[in-house]
Amino acid sequence: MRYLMLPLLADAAPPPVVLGLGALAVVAMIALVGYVAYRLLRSAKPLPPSADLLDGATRREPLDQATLKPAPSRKDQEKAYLHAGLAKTRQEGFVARLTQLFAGKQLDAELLDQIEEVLFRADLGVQTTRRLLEDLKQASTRHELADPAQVWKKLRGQAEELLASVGHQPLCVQADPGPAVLMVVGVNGSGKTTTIGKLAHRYAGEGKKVLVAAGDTFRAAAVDQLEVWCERAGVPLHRGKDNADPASVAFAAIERGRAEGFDLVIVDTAGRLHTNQNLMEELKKVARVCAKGMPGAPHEVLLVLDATMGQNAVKQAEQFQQAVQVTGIALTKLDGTAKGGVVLAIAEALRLPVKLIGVGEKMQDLRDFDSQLFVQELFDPSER
Ligand SMILES: Nc1nc2c(ncn2[C@@H]2O[C@H](COP(=O)(O)OP(=O)(O)OP(=O)(O)O)[C@@H](O)[C@H]2O)c(=O)[nH]1
Ligand SMILES: [Mg+2]
Repeated sequence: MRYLMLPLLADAAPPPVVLGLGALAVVAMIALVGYVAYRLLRSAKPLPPSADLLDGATRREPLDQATLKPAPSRKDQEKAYLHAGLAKTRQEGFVARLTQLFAGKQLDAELLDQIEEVLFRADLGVQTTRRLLEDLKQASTRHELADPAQVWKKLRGQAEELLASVGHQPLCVQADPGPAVLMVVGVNGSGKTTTIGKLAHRYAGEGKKVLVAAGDTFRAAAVDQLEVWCERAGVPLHRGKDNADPASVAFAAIERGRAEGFDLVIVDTAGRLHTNQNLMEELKKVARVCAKGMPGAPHEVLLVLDATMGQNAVKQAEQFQQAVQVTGIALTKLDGTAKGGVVLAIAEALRLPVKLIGVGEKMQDLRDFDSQLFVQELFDPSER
């Protein structure tokens, strides 16, 4: 049997030459793979320094590319805008005067009288001042206010409550079907056009398709001013003929907004004295015609008030409220006045939410109103 198998085994085994060639091929393959791996490793970019090396404790924060330090959070940014915007009110307005008043004094009837005087002069309004004082007096008779720190705490709590009672509604810039229509009204020079420019910039930056309607047809310069803002914001401007009926310009812009798939149409209007009946009638017409162009429009009627006007701003607002259905306030020029307390008067007298505040003339100087932050920065204890 063994003799029979031998010739077969001898046939099956590969000849030594083939074995040698096979081994050579395997070695060549290993060498090739090794070489390719070596080249790849050499050409790879070095890894960036570990975030741990930069700042291990805050490595989840995005880094400011200039300083390689964590970028300030959104909340910190808002605080900074408000802190700067309310500087005058804190340093020259009622907060500063109360600080002087409280220095080294006990709370007694005389001090309460003095507080009353400061608050009355601080554009907080009669109603607001009465309410604040009533609370202070009651707390004082209950011996709850032993020192100024407690008075501050009480005032701060009252301000928070007052603003919270009006509620917080962000600006409505979305409608289904679109576009949402935002009509902007106010007296001359209150900051309507500037606010529109800032809003257009913001919403276009968020990816919305924004159209601005040049509803101030009284002055050619007003349209030119709006055009400059629109160019900066990168949004189109819908303009009518000079002296055209503002309602017709708003209507045509809304029609265009619908036809061309815009998300938001912002309608500028001419500044007008709240006491001028004819002009207030014209404003009513613009609002009515907006509703014809788009059911439910205008979705927002934003009243732009100049904070430097103090109590006058509240009076203006009352008249505008009677003419059109104002849905919110943009309070501009807070940076230039010590009358920031007017925010409380607006809440008390008008029951209207302040939705936006203007704290400067640059694009980013229009901020959403955050009542908690506002009170925090208004009564900032670090400056007392
Ligand atoms: N400091 C500061 N200035 C502002 C702010 N908002 C607007 N302004 C300035 O206020 C002035 C009037 O602003 P406009 O936007 O033209 O006001 P308007 O309400 O459109 O004025 P009319 O169209 O004439 O009624 C401009 O010089 C603006 O730069 C703000 O928040 N802070
Ligand atoms: Mg204007």
